[in-house]
Amino acid sequence: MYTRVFHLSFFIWSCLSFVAFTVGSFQQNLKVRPYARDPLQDVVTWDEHSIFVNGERVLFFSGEFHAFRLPVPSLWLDILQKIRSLGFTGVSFYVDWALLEGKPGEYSAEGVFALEPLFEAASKAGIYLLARPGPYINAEVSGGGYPGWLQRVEGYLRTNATDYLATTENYMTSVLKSISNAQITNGGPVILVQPENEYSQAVSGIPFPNADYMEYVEDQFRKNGIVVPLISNDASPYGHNAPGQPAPVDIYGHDGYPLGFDCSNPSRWTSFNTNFRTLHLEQSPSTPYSIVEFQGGAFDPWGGVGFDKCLSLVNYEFERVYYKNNYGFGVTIYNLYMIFGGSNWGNLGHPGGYTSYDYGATIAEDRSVAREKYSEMKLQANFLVASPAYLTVTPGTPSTTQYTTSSDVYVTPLKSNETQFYVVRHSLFNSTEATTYKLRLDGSSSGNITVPQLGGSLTLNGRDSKIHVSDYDLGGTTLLYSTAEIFTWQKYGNGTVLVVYGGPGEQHELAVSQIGISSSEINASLDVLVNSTETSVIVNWLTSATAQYVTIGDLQVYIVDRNTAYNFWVIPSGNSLYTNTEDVNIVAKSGYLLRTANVTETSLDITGDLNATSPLWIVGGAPKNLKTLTFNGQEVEFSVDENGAISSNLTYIAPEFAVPTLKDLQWYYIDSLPEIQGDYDDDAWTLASFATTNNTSRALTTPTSLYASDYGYHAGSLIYRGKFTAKGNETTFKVETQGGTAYGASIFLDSSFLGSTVGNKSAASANATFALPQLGADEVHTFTILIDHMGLDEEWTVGSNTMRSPRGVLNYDLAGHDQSDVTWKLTGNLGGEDYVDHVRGPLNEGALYAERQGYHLPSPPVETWTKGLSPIDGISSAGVGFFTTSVDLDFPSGYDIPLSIRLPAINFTSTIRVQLYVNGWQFGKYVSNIGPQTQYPVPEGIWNYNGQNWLAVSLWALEAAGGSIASIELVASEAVQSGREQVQVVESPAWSQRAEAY
Ligand code: IPT
Repeated sequence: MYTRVFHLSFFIWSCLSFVAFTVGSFQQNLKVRPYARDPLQDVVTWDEHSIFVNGERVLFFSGEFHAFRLPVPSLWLDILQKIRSLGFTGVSFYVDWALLEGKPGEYSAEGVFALEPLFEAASKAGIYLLARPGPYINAEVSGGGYPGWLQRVEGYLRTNATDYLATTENYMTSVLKSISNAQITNGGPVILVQPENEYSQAVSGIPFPNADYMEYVEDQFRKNGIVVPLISNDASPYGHNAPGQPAPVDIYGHDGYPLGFDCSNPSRWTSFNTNFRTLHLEQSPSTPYSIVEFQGGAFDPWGGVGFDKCLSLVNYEFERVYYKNNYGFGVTIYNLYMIFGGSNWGNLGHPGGYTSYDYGATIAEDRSVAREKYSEMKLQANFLVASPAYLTVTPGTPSTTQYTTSSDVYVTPLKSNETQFYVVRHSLFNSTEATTYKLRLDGSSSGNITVPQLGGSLTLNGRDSKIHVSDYDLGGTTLLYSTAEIFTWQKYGNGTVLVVYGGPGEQHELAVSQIGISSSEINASLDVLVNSTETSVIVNWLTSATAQYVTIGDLQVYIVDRNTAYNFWVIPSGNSLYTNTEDVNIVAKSGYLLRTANVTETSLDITGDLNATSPLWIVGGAPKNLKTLTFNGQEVEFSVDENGAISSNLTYIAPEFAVPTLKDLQWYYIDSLPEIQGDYDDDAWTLASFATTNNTSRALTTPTSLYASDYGYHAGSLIYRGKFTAKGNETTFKVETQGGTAYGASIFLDSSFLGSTVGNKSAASANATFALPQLGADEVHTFTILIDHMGLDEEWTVGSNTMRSPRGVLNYDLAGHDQSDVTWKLTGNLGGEDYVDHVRGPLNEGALYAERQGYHLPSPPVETWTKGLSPIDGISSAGVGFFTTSVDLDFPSGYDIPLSIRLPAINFTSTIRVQLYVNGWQFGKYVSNIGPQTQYPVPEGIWNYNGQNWLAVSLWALEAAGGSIASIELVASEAVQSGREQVQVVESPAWSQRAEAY
């Protein structure tokens, strides 16, 4: 394979250049560590172009995947294979501290929270990892990854405040040990690690960047065994992180979200980066150009427009224009955030988002790969990994005049030795016009020619971008130029296969150097014009939906349109990217997804997925003497054509299965707000006794702190009970509550409903004043206040203290009383930081009675509940009803049948808040008057597809008339016949009596 030869020579070259560049970097660039590492000692090294792994240049082409957002470890390989099948070499992941250290000092990363299965899946899929354990991660998670108990630490977060630093020790030591063990130096997949995240911006008045802090964090990494390079993710390569006050790492990286996060106008392409190369040269010329997060979709807030719109905003056209623009800057460490978003199950999200974290990403939340942006991504990544010259390019000066015949076309030249890449886009980057042009190959070995030479012009359609090449090495044969884009090329013992594609109806041309090939060795399909000269073979065609070919000696060129190219795959035989570089890559076309291949002398075993019967066409990599071809273990018939390509047909057999009709099931109901009953006993509740708070974000305005996190309650919902002895003169009760954006609250006096704050998409807190009925003197009364907890805010800006923005009751005034006349108790999840459910983690439960009792778990004690009342029946007064039913599933194996729960459309006049639990895992939070989410994917593995499941629903009606859920349905999306590994049902302990529960 070409890789060997190539890598060896570049390794030697890199060692020499390494020394030169690191020396140069001492004064030049303070954003990277000013000391040299020994490239001969280190497994992962770098120069100004790329990283090297074991001496070989590697393109780190990566997507962000948060395993914690898909709590079914046996599905992680499914995702990683789908990423690997894109041609990607890497995945970046965050670790969410809040899920692993619910109680200070007790780190627990077991079951769905364990990292090792992720490392194993990555090794198996052949994917390198970039580990990003924080301590701060942002990521639209509660507290930005900080556990709620950090609200009680006085020192500024993300600074070198001693008390803050101390809180990080246990987590960092533990998580870094896991990550260290998984480094490539220990045989694992981790090749890069990122300390902190976007340590880029602070409020004024706080010393920033705090070099001592970053040094401390980096020392934690090194002390705990991290030896691979440390990389940064600067959010502000635009100047905030002033040079001279750096947070130095080994490799400087930054992020980029040019379209931001407003998905409401999906065709809005407003900003575009043209200066990344300049910034790179200013900031870190000695390290590979690294974009550690680039927009792969967008998050969407409560009341947002929904992820369909985000998908349109960051779609395949965005990928073409914006990503190719980044290649024009020579990026070789590149991570798309997110490649698969997953779900904010179990209260893990921040208040700026809802349960779905689909993100409009390449891979949908239900793990399907039917989005066009998946296919487009596959074309791009495969091209770059097949182009070793890309790893040593130097971007030249872009021009609108030099390289084409049209000034509407903007070209960035990238040069590496002989090879030149021409990154082509519209001069007006967001133009929707089609522009015709010809390409000038100035300085190529073909001379100063203008192409196409044999007729026609090139077309650049609106919102498109292309990469043309010249003097591109096909493993010994020179592709003199190609205006058609390369999908892949592979060299085999018996010849070379090249697959090129063009947009629909486009004219293209390529030329191959003539190396003693006689005209009898040139063959082409009818629609292709071939002109063979002394020095070159020129091929010109109009792209059509029918695949064309041309054979030039032992080079087999397949010519397809983009839609056809979408169905091509490059699948390595064997399964490890980094231990088996000698392996053959299969090039094949097939419908939905190809995952793995295994080639022997006479057999080829392929795994993949089908959503319809699909032809399989293998154009490269099959053994010459193929006897047995299997797909997902089943032998299939095949034929071989004159070019050696294999044809077969993969039959899709529609599965037979029934999706239960939820409304017809046997439901059980129990009241879940017994707190408003006269005889309710809150003896076991936490007394709000702290006269002070460490929470520095807001001074107390109550005699004792009513901040939930002061008492260990950080997620889900909160209930407060305030007792007072009436004087008979009470007229009003005024209360200020805070639950985070889109929260709601209901307030009761004894069993009388006073009213609710129904919430809206922008309010995190609210004041409400209620008229009180005439109370008798000396009577004891109780306020009960239920507050939705939408997660803790992030701390994106250092010193903002937003993460500490409290949840709970902020202030109150009972007319005619001193505040101290009211004695408050509160609860959140049972046990608070001594949370009960160590399988589902510290955030999965809130304060609701049913949750405290564990009734959301499988097999609750329904014998004593009301039988036959469903969420569709609802409840007839303000309060909380809790419903459960058992759902039997019996789905056929060999299929991937994503399920989701569908609730009614958003209705701004309805005011219910619903939580959905499948086998105890909270997988949906629905707010009827805010939205936007109404459909909740729940993964297989949380569901047991062959057995009994428990679906529980909490229904909080915020209005006096009560409320109901007009409909609740279980919906199956497209059933895919799948070659993925068997899903292991996640351990989901059933209900058992909770002795301490109240
Ligand atoms: C960037 C964060 O690094 C990442 O954690 C996530 O929050 C992402 O944004 C948005 O989804 S911060 C960037 C907006 C400057």
